[in-house]
Parts: sequence; C-alpha cells; structure tokens
Amino acid sequence: MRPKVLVTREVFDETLEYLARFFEVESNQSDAPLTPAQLADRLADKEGALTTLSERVDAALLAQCPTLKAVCNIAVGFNNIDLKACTERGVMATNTPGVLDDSTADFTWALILATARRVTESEAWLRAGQWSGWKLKQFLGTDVHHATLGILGLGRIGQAVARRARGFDMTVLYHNTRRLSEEVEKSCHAAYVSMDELLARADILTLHVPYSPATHHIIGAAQLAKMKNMAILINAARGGVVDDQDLIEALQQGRIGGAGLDVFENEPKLDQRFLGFKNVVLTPHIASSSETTRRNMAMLAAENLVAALTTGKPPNLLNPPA
Ligand code: 8YV
Repeated sequence: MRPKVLVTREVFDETLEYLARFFEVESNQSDAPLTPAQLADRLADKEGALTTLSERVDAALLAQCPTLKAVCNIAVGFNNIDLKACTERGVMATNTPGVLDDSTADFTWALILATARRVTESEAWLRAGQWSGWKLKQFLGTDVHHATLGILGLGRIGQAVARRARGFDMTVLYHNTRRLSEEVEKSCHAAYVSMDELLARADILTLHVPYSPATHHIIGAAQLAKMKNMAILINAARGGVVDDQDLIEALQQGRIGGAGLDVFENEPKLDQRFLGFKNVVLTPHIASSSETTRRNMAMLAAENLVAALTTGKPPNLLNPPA
C-alpha cells in the first residue's frame, strides 16, 4: 500500500499530481485553516505532511501522530515547526530555501519604494477623488537613490536585496551574527558594521533574519530610538522580529519616518492601529507570492516529501539527527 500523506492547505494541481504518483494524497483544497484538533485528526494515519506557516507542528501534535515520518514546509521559514520535538520523534522536517530569494527581494524593493515615495498613500488619495491639480509640494517623499541601506541579516534573501541596491547607487551596510567572507561582501557591495552603527546610519533598514528566540523583538523601543528620525523600517521577514507595540509607539511619536510591513505579530490579526498611519505600507505576507515562485515552493516541498519517504534523505532536511 502506498504511504498516506496530508496536504494541509490548498496547493497547485501539478503539486497534487506529482504527489499522487507516490502517495495516497489527502488535500485540504478548501483551504480553510485547520484547527490543531483537526490537524491531529487528519494526520493520525499519515506518514507525511506538506505544511505551511499556518500549522503549528509541536510535541503535542506529534504525540497524536504515531505514523508521521516527515513534515515538509512550503516556506523557507520554519518557526511553525518545533525541530527539537520532530527530532525526538524521528520526524524529518524540511523547508524551501533558495527558490523564493529573488521574488522576496523584489518585493522588499516594492515596499522600500512604495514607503519612501508614498505610492499607496497617494494612490488611495487619488482613488478617493481628491486630486484637483498638480502641486509642487504634493506628496513629497524621500529619495531612495544614493541613500544608505541597512540590512539586518545578509543571508540569501538579504544578499539578493543588497545586489539590487546597486541600481540605486546606494551605500549598503549590513549586520549579521557573524561577518561574511570578503567575497560575499564584495559581490553585495556591502560593508559590515555593528548593530548600533547599522541602526544609526541606515536611511532605510530592512530585516532579513529568520524568526527564533534569538531574533524575537530584535527591533524594539531601544533599537528604534537609535534610528534616524526620517528612517524607514522594512519587514518582509517574520512577525515577532519587530516589537509591533514599540513600532506603533515610535510611529505615533514621529520617531521614525515610516515603515513597509509584509509581516506582523499575530497574523492575520494585525494591530489595527497600523491602519491609521499614512506613512506605513501594509501588505498581507505576500513577499514570496509571485505565481512562479509559489508554484516552485510547493513543488520543492513536494519533492522533499517524496525524497523523505522514499530515500530518507530529503534535500532540504533541517534536522539530520531525525
Ligand atoms: C511563505 C515565507 O509564503 O517562506 C517563508 O518563510 O514567509 C513565505 O514565503 C509562507 O511562509 C507560507 O508558508
């Protein structure tokens, strides 16, 4: 009998067709997010799962899924998966690195430009029928070209963002837990600085760190206070990397220039006070969402699942001890 697998949210037809060549597939194509109890119920007789960030895979869930061998996330981030619990249960966990770097970097630039040049604010105003004529001082924005871009987390996505900054003749600074090789720095035209220097010098600060206990609220009141008054903060990484409460207070007090946010704490229930700021661009966690990239992410996750259950060696294994 072929192994049974669960696809927890809607995926593309080709993803299901590919999985069906190897497995008996149950898919939640209705796309309604599963409650923890529904997820446990559906996974009770499965060997594998294709998951998304909307499912929490932890010890409590795994205890109810005795046959589960692999959890393959359709995301590069895996903060929804308790890796330690997976390893203890011998459950392989995988993610989808690489395939979304360029699309996420493109979207980071969309947020940078939209925030700095007031794209969504002025569009909403125009759509509301308020444009009565051209004015010299209409929607004065902040220049992106020749500005200083600060990147916190110069990993694959951060590097793709940095490479794009060359076209805007920017100075690029970065901070990481460890400094990168000279070769990488050169290819990104990025200079390593301390966290404090990054905060103090960036005109635009963009975050590209994974979410973990170490990066929880890595940008909070103390960090925001060190930023320039006109600086723009961009977060297309993860909710929780920024302390949203502290960011809202900084915005209320005009202590930073604006923010472009694709991710939030408690998604999708973002703090409603964000909606009141004209200098904030808000998008619903879509940085990787180009048609091609989302298809590639789903297929890579499916390939991980096939490899995990047929060879025990999925290419993007996060917990080799499992
Ligand atoms: C995903 C993301 O679309 O890959 C990630 O970590 O944040 C997004 O690209 C999302 O996590 C879906 O699970």
